[in-house]
Amino acid sequence: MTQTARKHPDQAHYGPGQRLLRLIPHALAGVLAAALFLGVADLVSRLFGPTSSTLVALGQAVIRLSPSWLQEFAISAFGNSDKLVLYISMGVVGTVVAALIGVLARSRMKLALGAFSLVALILLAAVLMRPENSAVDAVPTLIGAGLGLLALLLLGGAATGWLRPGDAHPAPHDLETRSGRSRAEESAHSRRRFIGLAAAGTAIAAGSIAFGRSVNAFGRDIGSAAAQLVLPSPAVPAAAIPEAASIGVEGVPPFVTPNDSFYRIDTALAVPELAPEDWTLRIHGMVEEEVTIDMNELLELPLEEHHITLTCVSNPVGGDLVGNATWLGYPIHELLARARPTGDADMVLSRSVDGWTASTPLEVLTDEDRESLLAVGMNGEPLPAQHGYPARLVVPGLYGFVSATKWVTELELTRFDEQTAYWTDRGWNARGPVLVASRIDVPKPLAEVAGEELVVAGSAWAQHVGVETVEVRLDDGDWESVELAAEVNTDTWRQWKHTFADVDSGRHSVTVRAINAEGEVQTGERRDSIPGSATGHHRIEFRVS
Ligand SMILES: Nc1nc2c(c(=O)[nH]1)N[C@H]1C(S)=C(S)[C@@H](COP(=O)(O)O)O[C@H]1N2
Ligand SMILES: [Mo]
Repeated sequence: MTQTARKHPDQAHYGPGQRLLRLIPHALAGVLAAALFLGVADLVSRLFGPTSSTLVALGQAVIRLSPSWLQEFAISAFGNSDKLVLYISMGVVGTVVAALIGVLARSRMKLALGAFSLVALILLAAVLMRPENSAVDAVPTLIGAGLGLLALLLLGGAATGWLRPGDAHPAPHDLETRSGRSRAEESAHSRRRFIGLAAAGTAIAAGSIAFGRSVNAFGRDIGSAAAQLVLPSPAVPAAAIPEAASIGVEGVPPFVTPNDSFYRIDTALAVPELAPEDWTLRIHGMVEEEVTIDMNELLELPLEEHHITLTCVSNPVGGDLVGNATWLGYPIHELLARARPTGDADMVLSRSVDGWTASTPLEVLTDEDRESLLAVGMNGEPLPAQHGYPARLVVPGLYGFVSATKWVTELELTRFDEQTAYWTDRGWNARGPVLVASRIDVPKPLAEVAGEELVVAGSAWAQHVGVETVEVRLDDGDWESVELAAEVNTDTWRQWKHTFADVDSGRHSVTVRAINAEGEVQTGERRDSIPGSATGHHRIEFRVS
């Protein structure tokens, strides 16, 4: 007894498990303070624009600062869900950091407030780093951080009062505290106070996130803004897509990818909101004459419509980061002709409103036989917000990362030996031609299929050169030529199918490869995406019953 009496009261009364349990209200105080900070900042950011949101800016900074292997992994592993995965990871890390600060506040409140402020300052820096943000965009973060600090102070304080040593086993002759109440009363009072504050904090944080997000839904309703943009009919319409462009096998994605299922890859956590009346494209740098064009001028030009397939360099073998659309726009070579690039320029550095850049070889963009577009329409509609509203670039034969700048506002004529672009800085090929590729869409991997007439079908592309042949083989058998759907043009993908008769029951695999119109055979060598797309043949395994 005398021995325990000399111990710290905390240790005297509680075992290690209980002590850990006693940290929970403190951790909770930290997490709630952080939730209030970010929730309120997110709500206030609705007044300043999506990129002023602390969370969005943090996500952007994480994307920008994370090593390219990690970005590459996220895109190839999670594809269109990469942003969700990012938010979930940020949530986990954020919760742990906030809980630790809360626990720190138990014994060292000042230090904890300092740590909280430091994190807030880092987040503020992330907000101010965004190219489209200015000093006023600091306001949401500042308001949120102020509230978070206050919450940490009040909640942390209440948690400490509640759990003051001695509360669980009040001595019979409990000392009166300064307030004239016994420790037990004081502790019960703190407990009520903590619970009340925590409930209020939770309500405010959850309410502002929910409200902020629904306001966001209004603000983000570029659908209505897009409806205001009335597309002119094309001066040069695209040829109608023949029925023969579809191979007619269920499970092969449609020849024209609907806008809402078109893959989306970009570094923008908040889709830039760019009203057509605020949009201009400035062509400058190594030019004889700087040119700026606004939306009214663009829509009055003779616009052309072209079917063009777009692919991502990060598409894994057999992946679905590829889509085909009918784009409406103005030929980029015509715009460049107005600006008259000087002889030493060899690259166009296109820049989007959110600061993202792509480097495109000038010779590709001045090529009059290539339908490179400054596009405003996608499958008969204005560009969806996620796909670059109100204007983007589409260049046949190059991967999106070196050409397909969405929300484009600038074309700078420059040189490859003078400037680099977003992904080039992260180890990717500066030029990025699309490689010959093919994919099996049917059967699905590990499917159970019938063997008398086994139908295999899929898609293939060899952009700007054209797909000449597609070959498949069953297990390690010989390559067999498949039936190809009609070619719409060399810039679009082609569907294909093949039937194997009387396949034995059991496990099998099928492999595909394409050959382009120049006789180049798709390489079977397996390679990662960096620096210029993954290679290797798509092979799937299935069972014949
Ligand atoms: N502003 C901007 N444009 C961008 C990107 C980006 O991150 N930011 N990503 C590019 C990449 S890597 C690809 S593959 C295509 C994808 O276009 P989509 O999302 O319309 O399919 O957009 C390109 N344009
Ligand atoms: Mo991409």
